[in-house]
Amino acid sequence: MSTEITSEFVWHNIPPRPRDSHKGSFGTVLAVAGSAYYRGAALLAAEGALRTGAGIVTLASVEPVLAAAVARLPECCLCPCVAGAEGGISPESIPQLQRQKATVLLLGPGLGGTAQSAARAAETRTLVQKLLPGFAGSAVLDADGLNAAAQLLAEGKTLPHPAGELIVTPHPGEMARLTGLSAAEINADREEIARQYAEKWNAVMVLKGSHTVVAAPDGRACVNPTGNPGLARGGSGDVLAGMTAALLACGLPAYEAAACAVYLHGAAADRAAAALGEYGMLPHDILSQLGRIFAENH
Ligand code: NPW
Ligand code: AMP
Ligand code: MG
Repeated sequence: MSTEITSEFVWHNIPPRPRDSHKGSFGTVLAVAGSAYYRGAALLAAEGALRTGAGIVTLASVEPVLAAAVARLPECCLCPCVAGAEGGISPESIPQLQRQKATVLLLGPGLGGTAQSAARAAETRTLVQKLLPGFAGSAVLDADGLNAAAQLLAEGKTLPHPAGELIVTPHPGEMARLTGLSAAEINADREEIARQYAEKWNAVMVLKGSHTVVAAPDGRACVNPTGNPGLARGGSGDVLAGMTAALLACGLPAYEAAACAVYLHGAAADRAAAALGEYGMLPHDILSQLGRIFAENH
């Protein structure tokens, strides 16, 4: 019998912000995201983090992404990176990224990979291999970061981990690349597969799709009741990755951060669908609705 994530669980784990808190109380998210191909993914992830309570969000990316970010998100701090293959982030930027003061690393949305070129995929893979193991806090690995991890696993290497907790957020296509199973096999037994790989990889697993499953390495698992097919469009997952990183930065443990982010993302999407329809809503409408949910509960 599956455990559903409830509103009570969410608001128990996301308390009101204490009167005497300051931006340092809610952590710093370093989002390493975006490329010339996927500028919007970085913006959606950064706004997801900003709108979910992180104290500081720093977006590390290439110049065209940062130019778009400063125009849309003046609250976002920027870390300019050296451009590499296909207008993505070059591994030359790694020392500079390692010097950033951050409590949470979000790695992957829009970085580019094999869909662009072998050179882009190799650079993204180097970012994953070098940034995750040296990071002192917790991390969220998403999108092209997961595709790079899939290459490492296929070669018999282990999944790189930060010093803190790791959350991985695959959709069934990414999970298929990570495991070698087909998306159909994964979708036929979602809860069991999420539990199994959370334990195997010592990571909190967010297996996305209708009724997203969140599983922890210690065997806990839950299923999300919120969300709708209006989320089935490019950009929805980038928003979720940013929201998840923000709740980690606010101090939630990884399993709770992932479950709360998934629930709120779906709940905001349900309001967007009520306002605009599943055909008409866009991923950034999730962010417009999210604030109303926070306002009603705190
Ligand atoms: P098929 O077609 O069924 O064989 P990819 P992506 C499968 C960035 N983005 N159940 C499915 O395979 C991301 O951040 C940027 C079963 C599908 O074709 C990444 O960095 C945007 N299968 C990069 O793009 C907006 C499923 O996987 C394939 C499935 C690539 O990410 C878009 C697609 O997945 C995007 O977020 C399911 N539920 N879901 C921007 N505006 O900047 C997916 N699949 O190849 O991993 O590509 O997810 O688009
Ligand atoms: P991504 O494929 O990375 O953009 O992530 C898609 C996001 O939308 C994830 O949070 C999925 O759980 C969610 N999603 C996609 N399709 C559906 C659906 N039919 N019902 C509910 N949520 C969905
Ligand atoms: Mg995605």
